[in-house]
Amino acid sequence: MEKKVVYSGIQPSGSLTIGNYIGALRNFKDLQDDYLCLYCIADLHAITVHQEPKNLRKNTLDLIALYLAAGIDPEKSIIYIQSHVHEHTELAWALNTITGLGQLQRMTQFKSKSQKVKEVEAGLLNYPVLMAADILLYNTNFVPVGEDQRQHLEITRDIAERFNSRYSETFTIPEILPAKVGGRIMSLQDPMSKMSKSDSNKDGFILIIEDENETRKKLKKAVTDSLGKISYNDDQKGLKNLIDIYASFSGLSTDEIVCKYEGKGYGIFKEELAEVVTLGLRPIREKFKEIRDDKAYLEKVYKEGAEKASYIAAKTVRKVYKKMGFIPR
Ligand code: ATP
Ligand code: LTN
Repeated sequence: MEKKVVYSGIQPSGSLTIGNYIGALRNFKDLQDDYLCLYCIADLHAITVHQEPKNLRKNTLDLIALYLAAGIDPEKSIIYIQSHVHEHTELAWALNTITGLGQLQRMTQFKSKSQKVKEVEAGLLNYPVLMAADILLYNTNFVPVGEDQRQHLEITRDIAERFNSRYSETFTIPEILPAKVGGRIMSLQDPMSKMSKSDSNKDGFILIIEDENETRKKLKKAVTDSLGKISYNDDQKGLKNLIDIYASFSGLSTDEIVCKYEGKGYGIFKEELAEVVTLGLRPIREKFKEIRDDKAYLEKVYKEGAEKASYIAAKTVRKVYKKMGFIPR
């Protein structure tokens, strides 16, 4: 039987946080033996928020190196840069013609991101349509992403169903594959908001690639509460988030962690948390350093990836164009 397809993407819109790592990236490698996996660098998505071209170039190469450092094997999985496969924008255009404006305006990410800019541009509104195109191009069955992407998955399914019912069965309907723990890691400084690489408060996030001392400092400064008791509940959101981070790096359950630190103070808990996190990140940090400057290798990976992805994507676009009534060349 043919392998089922897993598809995911990450935007090169900055340096990745441990939120990206726990919610998405670190789950990618475990899927590659059982599925045909495609992992894209979503540069077309990144430009829906202004990117300095110089930074975008650097972040794109960093992200390829990070995919490799996180154990994605280009012999097993397809790693590629989204803008290298023109079918993404072609399919996105076609899907735009069957997507409701109201539905796009109701997306929570659109609402929150559009509040942060002076002028709202069309790319930000159409972002989920491009994401639907990414996923639907490859007959994807499963999409490993963090909880914040659930709504984007729902609209992707709606778009696919609408196309299938209007033009006959074409797209596979994809499902979200949520992280087992840590699907939504919160800011270390504001536990009510998601940890985000575009946060202006740098103490709110831990980067996958940063100095170990930085990581320790930020965890020490992380916001908790004045109750002084280790427990896992919604009244202690800051602490709860730290326990989630601990759980995802240690493999212990949240209950086991609460037990382990019963009667102990936040200071000791944070110190040991820093140990667990830095130890957990050390291999990927070391591997990243090893490969980031090997430009020739990175280029080989993304070129071969684009070739393999294009082959599948072109077939889908041909099929879609035919169903919509376009005359083939
Ligand atoms: P930005 O913060 O710049 O808007 P982002 O980090 O939310 O971007 P991506 O880089 O594209 O967006 O996210 C890549 C993956 O990381 C997605 O699967 C997303 O769900 C996941 N992710 C992002 N932030 C978190 C978080 N705080 N907790 C868990 N998963 C997250
Ligand atoms: N929107 C996603 C990134 C992304 C993606 C995708 C994820 C772009 N295309 C396709 C899964 C499948 C985000 O995490 N911000």
